[in-house]
Amino acid sequence: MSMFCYQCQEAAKNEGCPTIGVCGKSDDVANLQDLLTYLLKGISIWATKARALGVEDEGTDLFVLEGLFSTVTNVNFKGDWFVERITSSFAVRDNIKGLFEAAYKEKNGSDFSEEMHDAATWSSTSKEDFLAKAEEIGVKSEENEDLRSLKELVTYGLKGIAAYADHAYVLDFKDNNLYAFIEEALAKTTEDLGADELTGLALKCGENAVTVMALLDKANTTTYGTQELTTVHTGLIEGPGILVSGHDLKEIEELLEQTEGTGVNVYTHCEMLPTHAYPKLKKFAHLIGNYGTAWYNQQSEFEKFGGAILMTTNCIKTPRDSYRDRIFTTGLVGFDGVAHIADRVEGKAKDFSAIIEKAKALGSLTKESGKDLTIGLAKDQVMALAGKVIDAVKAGDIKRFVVMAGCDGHQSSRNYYTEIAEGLPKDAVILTAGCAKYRYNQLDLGDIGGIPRVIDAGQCNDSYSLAYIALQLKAAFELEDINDLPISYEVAWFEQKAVTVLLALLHLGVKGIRLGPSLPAFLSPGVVKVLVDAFDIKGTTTSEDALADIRATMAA
Ligand code: FSO
Ligand code: SF4
Repeated sequence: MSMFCYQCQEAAKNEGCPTIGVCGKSDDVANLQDLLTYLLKGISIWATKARALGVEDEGTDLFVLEGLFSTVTNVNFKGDWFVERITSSFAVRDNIKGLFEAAYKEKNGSDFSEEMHDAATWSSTSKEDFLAKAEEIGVKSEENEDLRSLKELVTYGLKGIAAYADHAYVLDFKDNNLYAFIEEALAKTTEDLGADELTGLALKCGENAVTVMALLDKANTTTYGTQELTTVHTGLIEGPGILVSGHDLKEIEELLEQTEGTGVNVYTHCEMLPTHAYPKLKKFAHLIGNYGTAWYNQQSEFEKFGGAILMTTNCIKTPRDSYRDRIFTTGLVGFDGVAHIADRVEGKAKDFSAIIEKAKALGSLTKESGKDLTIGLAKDQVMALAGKVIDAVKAGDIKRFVVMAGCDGHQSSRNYYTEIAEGLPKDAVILTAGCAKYRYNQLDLGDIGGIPRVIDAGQCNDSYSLAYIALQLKAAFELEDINDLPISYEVAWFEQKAVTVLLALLHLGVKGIRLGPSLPAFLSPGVVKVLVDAFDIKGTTTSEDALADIRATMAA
C-alpha cells in the first residue's frame, strides 16, 4: 500500500513520505490517520450545524480535540488504536447529528433533509473498508496544488490548536468558542472555498492559536503557579529513577505525588524541563533535574538513562530493544509492544504503580555529572524584570532580541541555530520556547546586567509568553508597529504545533520571520509567494548570512 504525508519538517526529500514515514509511521497508520481526520471533519459539519441552533456537546468537542491531537507527528503509532477511534467516530457522529436533527425539527416543525458531504455520512465496520476509503480521501484527493496546500495549512494549524486545547482541557480549562472555531474551520475544509477564503481561514487559525496559548498559559499558571527563575541541574544521582518526556504537566504532578517517599526519583526530559520552574511542581524534593536533550536524541539518551521512562504527548520515537521493556506510554501516546498506563477513572489520579515498581526493580541509576540550566523566564518573570530590560535597551546594553523558538529535529543543518547563538554579538539576547533551545542552552552565553542571554519561557506553547513580552515592549516604547521592535525571528519548526505558533506570529503582524531548517513541503510555490508578499517570510540560508543580517540591524 502507499501513503502520502507531508505534515512535518522531516518529510522525505522535503516532499512527502510515500511508503513509510521518516518518523517510522507505517502506511496503514498514516492512512488510518487520514481517514480519522476526514471523519472528524464530518463530525464537525454536524457539530457546527448544531451550534447554530444553540446545541453544544462536550463529548463531541473532546472527541475532535483528541482525534486531531492523536494524528500530530510522533504521538500515536498504533493501527488498532486508530481502527478503534474510527469505529467510535460513527457513534459520536450519530449522537451530534441526532441532537442537531431534534433541534432542527423543534425549530422548523419538519425533518432535516439536505444532502450532506460524504465525510458527514460515510460509514463502515471493517478495517479493509477503512483502508480503501483512506486511499480515496487522502491529502492528494484535492488536485489543485494551492488549494491542497492551504487546506493542509489550516488542518495542521488546527491540529496544533487542538493539542494545546487538550492540554488545557486536562487541567479543566475549557473554551467553547475555541471548540466552535476548530469545528467550523474543519468543516470549511470540506467546502468549495477559493484561495482567498482559505488564506483568511489560515490567519483566523493564527488568531485562535493566540487564544489557545493564552488559555493554556492560564491553565498552567493557575494550577501550578507562575514560573520562577530556576536553576536546573542536568546530571543523575544514585537511586532508582523515572524519566518523564513529552508535555503533560498533570501526568508528572500525579507521578511526583505517587513517588514521594518511595525512594524513586523523577527527572525531566526535553519539553518537560519547565516542570522545574512551576512552584507547585518544583516543591517535590525528589524532582532531581533534567536529563538529556531534545526528543530526537531520545533513543541513545533513554538507553543510557537506565531507569524507567514515561512518555507523555508527544514525540516518541521507535523504542530500541534496550529499553522497550522499561518505557511506558500514557494518554494519547501509543506504540505497539509498549506498556500503556491507563486513563484516569472518575476524576481519580492515573495509577502509576506499574512504572514505579519497574523503576524500583531496575535499581539505582549510575551517577552522572551535568551542567546547570537557567529556566523559568516566562512572561510573569520577564515582566518582573521589565524595568531592568527596558533600561538595558534604552542604555544600549541590549541592542537586539532574537526569537529562536520552536522545535529541534534530526537534521544536522539545525546546527545553524547553535552557530547563531555562538556568533551573536554579546549585546543580543535570545528569546526561546520549545525544544529548539537544546541546540544552544548548554552553551555558556552569560548575562547582561543580570538578564540571562537566553530567556527561556518554557514549552513550545509558552511562545505565547514571547509574544506577550514583545507586545509589552511595544507598549513601553510607544511603538505603532510590532515590527519596529529590535527583534529578529529565527523560528525552527518540526511538527504541527510549530505551524500553529507560526500562524499566531503572523496573526500578530510579525514580518520577516526566517523559518528553518527548510520551508514546509506542504506549502506550494503559490502559497509561499502569498506568504512572502504579505509577511516577508524567508527560508534559512547560512548562519553567516543570518548573523550578518542581525548585525546590520544592530548597526542601523
Ligand atoms: Fe518539541 Fe516535539 Fe514542543 Fe513539538 S518535543 S517538537 S512543536 O512536540 O511540541 O517543541
Ligand atoms: Fe513523514 Fe513527518 Fe508525515 Fe512522519 S509525520 S510520515 S516523517 S511527513
